[in-house]
Amino acid sequence: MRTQVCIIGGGPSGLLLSQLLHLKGIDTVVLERQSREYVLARIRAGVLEQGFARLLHEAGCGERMDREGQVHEAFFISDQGRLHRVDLNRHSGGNSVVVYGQTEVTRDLYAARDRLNGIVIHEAEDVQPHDLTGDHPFVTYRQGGEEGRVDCDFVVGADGFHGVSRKSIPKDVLREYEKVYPFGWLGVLSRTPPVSHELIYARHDRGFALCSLRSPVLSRYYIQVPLTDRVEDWSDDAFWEELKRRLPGEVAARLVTGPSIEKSIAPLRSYVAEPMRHGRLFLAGDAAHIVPPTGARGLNTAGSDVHYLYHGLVAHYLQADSSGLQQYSERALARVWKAQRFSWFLTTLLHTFPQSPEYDRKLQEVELAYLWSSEAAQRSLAENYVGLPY
Ligand code: RFL
Ligand code: PHB
Repeated sequence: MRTQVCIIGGGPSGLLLSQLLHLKGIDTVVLERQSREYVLARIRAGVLEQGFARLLHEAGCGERMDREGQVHEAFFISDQGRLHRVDLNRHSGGNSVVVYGQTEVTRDLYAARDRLNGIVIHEAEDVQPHDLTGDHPFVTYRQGGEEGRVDCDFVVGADGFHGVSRKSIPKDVLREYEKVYPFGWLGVLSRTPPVSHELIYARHDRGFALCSLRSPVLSRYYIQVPLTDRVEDWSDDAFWEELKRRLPGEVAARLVTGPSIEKSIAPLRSYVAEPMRHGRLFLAGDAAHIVPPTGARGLNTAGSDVHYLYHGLVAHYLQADSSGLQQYSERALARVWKAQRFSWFLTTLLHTFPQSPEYDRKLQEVELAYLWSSEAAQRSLAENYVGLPY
């Protein structure tokens, strides 16, 4: 098979880029290791910044998000049982975020690819990029026992944190920066009305908790757990009890509980790979960087990568201008690191650190006290949460 851009990974980054390029007449093939059903069963992000929403519109995929997504103009931080509202709208010059699940985003992107007869090859095993520093790169794979090969101009690694693309950058070229947190998030999805219309990020001595949602009848909750905990250790009842303990009394009192539809533990980790380009390979999204979910930056930062790469590829093909591709890594990383900084800040501010001395706890307290006393601090929080410009 021959295409212009071979995209490894059919998650949100890969699908969005493929769809945007298709609309500009640029040909892509997407190779995805899992089945479509598997990809669509993953429960992940819930909060989209306006920049991401704009990209979805540009890709012709914004209609259902406009109808079913909920615009949020604020969120709460609960500090040891006391609720404070962070007014995003007021502090970011009228900006807001959209609550619309990544699962739905991915479903809409698949539907759009289908409408345009886009090529997405599922259950592609042993995907391997070749000759990335030459003029004729190609990608090999196996599907149902058959060998496949895609010849292309460029390869995009959008295959997530555990993908193969980043590994094909030589060790002496790749620089890796990593921070592993000593806890994870246990997440529960339940068909219950959300306890709050606006998200609640809760700091508590027993550990962090988050009340989020997907729709007026679908709730998503998380609690901080030790890395040694397994999902099997947590019955639904134990989860609800622990969540209630970490929330303000009035919130806990109105929490509607029910059976979990999904329950999983995600470890918290920060990671950046540099550079994001090697020869004719470009990394995008979780393949190049991940953040702890506290700041809701992961998918949104994948979106800014896709934006820079999309415009770089369009300028290359339609205007014979390769400067956007040359500058891709530098531009994307500048924004990536700001998202890293913000995610680290919010994670450090709101979690209980098992080995942390009292000094750190005092710093959390004073940081929050400062936040509630300072318009400038709230503006900074809001500006980062709604997404920095790109
Ligand atoms: P993905 O979604 O991991 O997709 C990569 C795809 O590549 C496939 N793949 C391969 N394909 C071919 N060959 C291989 N060798 C392959 N290896 C892997 C995989 O099967 C998969 O389909 O990466 P992508 O597209 O870059 O998207 C990134 C986002 O998924 C991620 O950043 C967010 O989910 C992070 N995140 C959040 N981000 C936000 O912006 N807002 C949020 O509110 C938010 N909440 C979250 C989150 C992530 C979470 N978890 C589970 C870590 C909440 C949680 C709990
Ligand atoms: C979610 O709804 O899954 C969610 C929301 C906000 C976050 C992280 C996850 O910061």
